[in-house]
Amino acid sequence: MNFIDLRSDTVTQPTPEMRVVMANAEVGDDVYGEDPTVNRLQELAAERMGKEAGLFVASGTMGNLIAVLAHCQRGDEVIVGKKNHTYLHEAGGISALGGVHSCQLPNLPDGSLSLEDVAAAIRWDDPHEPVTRLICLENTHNACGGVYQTPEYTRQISAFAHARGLLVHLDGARIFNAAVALDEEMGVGARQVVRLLAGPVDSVTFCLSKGLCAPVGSVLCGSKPFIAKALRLRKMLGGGMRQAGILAAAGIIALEKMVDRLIEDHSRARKLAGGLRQVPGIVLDTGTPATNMVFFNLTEDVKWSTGEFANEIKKQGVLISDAGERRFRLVTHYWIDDAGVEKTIEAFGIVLE
Ligand code: TLP
Repeated sequence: MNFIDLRSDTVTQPTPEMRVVMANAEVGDDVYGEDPTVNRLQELAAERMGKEAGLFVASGTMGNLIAVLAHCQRGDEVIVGKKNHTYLHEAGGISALGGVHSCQLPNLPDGSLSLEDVAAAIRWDDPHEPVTRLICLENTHNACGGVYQTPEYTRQISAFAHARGLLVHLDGARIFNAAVALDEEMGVGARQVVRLLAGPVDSVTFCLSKGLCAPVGSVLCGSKPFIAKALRLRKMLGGGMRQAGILAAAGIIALEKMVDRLIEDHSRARKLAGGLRQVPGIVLDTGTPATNMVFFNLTEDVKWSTGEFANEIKKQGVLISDAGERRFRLVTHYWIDDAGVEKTIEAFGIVLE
C-alpha cells in the first residue's frame, strides 16, 4: 500500500531534480575542504542566513550539538525552553557529550521564552553556580505546534542576551517555514524575513532534509571564528563526510527551489485542519496550523487508545505521529497533495464516525 505519510516532513524523499543533480555532482574530499559542491552550499547557506560562514552537518541534532559545544565550556549553563527539541529530543547530547548544564524554562504559546523568566534564570557570579552562557531558541517551534516567533522577538531577546554577555543559538530547523508564514503579513519576501530571524542570533542551524526535501543534512551558520571552532567539533563527533557533495547538491536545490513552495504545505495544513474540525472526537489546538503542522487531541469518548487510534488510521492508508497521550501531529510536505489531504479527512471520518 502507498501510504499518505503525515508523520513528519522528515519523511520527504528527494525530488526528481535533486536525484539528477546528486548523480552528477562535482565532489572532492570535504575533510580537506575540497568538495566544491559542499563549499557552494555552505556559502549559499551563510548568505541566506546573513552570516559570515556555514558548515554542512549530518543532521539538525548535530548542528545544535556542535553549536552548544562551540559556545560553551563544560559546566556552563544553557537556558532552553522545556519543549525545545534540543532539550526534549536530542538524547541529552549537550550534557552527555558537552558537560553542559541546562536551565529549562516554560515556553510561551508561540514557543518563545519570556524575557522576565530569562532574566530571573541568569546566574549570579558566584562559585557555587554554573556560568550562564547561552540561550537556545527554536523557530518554528515544533512541540508548541509548529508556531513561529517574530523577527521583533528574536531581535529583542538577542539584544537582551548580548547586553548581559550571553550568546544566542537558534534551532531554525524549519526557519523557512517561519519566514514564509510571517511573510504572508510582512510582504517583504521570505528571504528577507529569514535574514531578520537569523541576523540577531550568534548561530543558527537549519535543516535541508525536512520540508525542503533534501535527503540528508543541515547547515550551521555563524561568524568565521565560530565556524572554525565548529569544524573541529564536527570532526571530533565523526561528522567529516568526505565526498558529501552528492548530498550538498540536493541541499542547493532545496535552498534555491523549495523555499517559496512551503506556502503550499501551509495552505494544505489549513485545509486538513478545516476538514478535521468537522470530525467528531477531535479537538484541534487553538489556532492550529500556524505553518505545516496540525496538532489535535482525541476527546474522552473516543474508545481507542493512542496506539490503537494511529493503527486504525493506518488501516485506512494514512500514517500519523503521536505527540503524547491521546495527542497527535500531522505534518504536510511536498509529497502530500490535495488528494492526500482529502483522503486523510475521509479516513478520519471513517474511523471516528
Ligand atoms: N524533529 C523530528 C523529530 O525528532 C521530532 C520531527 O519529526 O519533527 N530541531 C527541530 C525543531 C526538529 O523538529 C528536529 C527534528 C531537529 C531539530 C533534529 O533534526 P534531525 O532529525 O535532522 O537531527
